[in-house]
Amino acid sequence: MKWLGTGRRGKAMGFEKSSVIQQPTIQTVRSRAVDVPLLRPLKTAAGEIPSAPLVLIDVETEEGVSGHAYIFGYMVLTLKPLVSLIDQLGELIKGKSVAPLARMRDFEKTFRLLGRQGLLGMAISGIDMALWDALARAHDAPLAEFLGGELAPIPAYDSYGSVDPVRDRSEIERSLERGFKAIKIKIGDGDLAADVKTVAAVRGIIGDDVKLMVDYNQTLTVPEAIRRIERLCEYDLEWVEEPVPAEDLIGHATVRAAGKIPIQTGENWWFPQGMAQAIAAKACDFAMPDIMKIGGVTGWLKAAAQAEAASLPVSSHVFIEASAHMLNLTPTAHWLEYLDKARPILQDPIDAENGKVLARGPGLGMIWDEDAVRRYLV
Ligand code: SMN
Ligand code: MG
Repeated sequence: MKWLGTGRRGKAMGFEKSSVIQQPTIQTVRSRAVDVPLLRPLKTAAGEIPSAPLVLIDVETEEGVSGHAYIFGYMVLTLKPLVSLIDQLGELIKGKSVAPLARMRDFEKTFRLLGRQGLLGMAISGIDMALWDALARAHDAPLAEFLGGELAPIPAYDSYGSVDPVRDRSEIERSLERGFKAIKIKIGDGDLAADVKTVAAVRGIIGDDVKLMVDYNQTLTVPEAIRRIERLCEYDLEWVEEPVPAEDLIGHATVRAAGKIPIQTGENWWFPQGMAQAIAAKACDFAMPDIMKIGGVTGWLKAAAQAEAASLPVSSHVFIEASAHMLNLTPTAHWLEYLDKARPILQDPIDAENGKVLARGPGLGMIWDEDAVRRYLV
């Protein structure tokens, strides 16, 4: 129901009911595992991701509105346990209203003793996203507008794995032709000389006006990170990401204090509390929460508030569709990571235009391509 409080001239009008459903009731939570081909293989210094193992989540409500979201399992071996967790979590919230903040509180209380990191946290975050999708769809609005924001295109960087500048030259040039003003590459799978060779060659391909980020995916020790970053200074890097293990917040802070390149981290922060610890440790110059680990839409909103208070620029991690909405709601929005994992199973995948990504609705704006889902079902 929609309640109208004032008239055109601000005069009290009394209340009027319309057909908008305020809080639908959760009827079922369904999940399906797919293993989707990646457009580009994702090689990192910490291992390779040959395909995108995803779990699709569908929430049906008694009112007929549905909500849809996906999570990314990193490895196929996570798919079965994730589906099982989501189905069992669904049983816990069946018959309750969608109200995502209230459902997140329920999960917090239920799992206080166990804790929510890992697969359980991913499942909870995925359900939260699907609940928000249902709620925004019930109001027939894109999520970012439903939450009081305005849809604007978000600057995006094209995200690569490890690159071979000779083999990948034309692909990198295609990113620039498509309008990207920034790209990220993964380094650290060789020695410092290999890093320098790659970074210098990629800088040569993209020129001085395009931003270049690098990602070590947690693979260095603190002294080695300090040594390498000092050597990489001359390539005008936008940031160095996760130089040391993500949970080593003091290590990140030490590397950050020793060098001149901004330190980026956040894709492995668990829930807003994880971000608070990183801020307290002065671990980074920039933040990049992952919507699936930070607690879904609900967790991201709390992360965005922390980032604003700490003047911390916020970028996203994968999940381009949901992140495009959330960055519209983030006062210190920085870059959207354009790394498309869901394209083959979406009816209307999201493209970057002139290096920017525009969120779409209703809700998070995703509809499954059911033929493709059947093809990639695990
Ligand atoms: C990354 C790692 C694993 C999967 C997807 C993406 C990466 C990134 O660290 O920042 O893109
Ligand atoms: Mg990363």
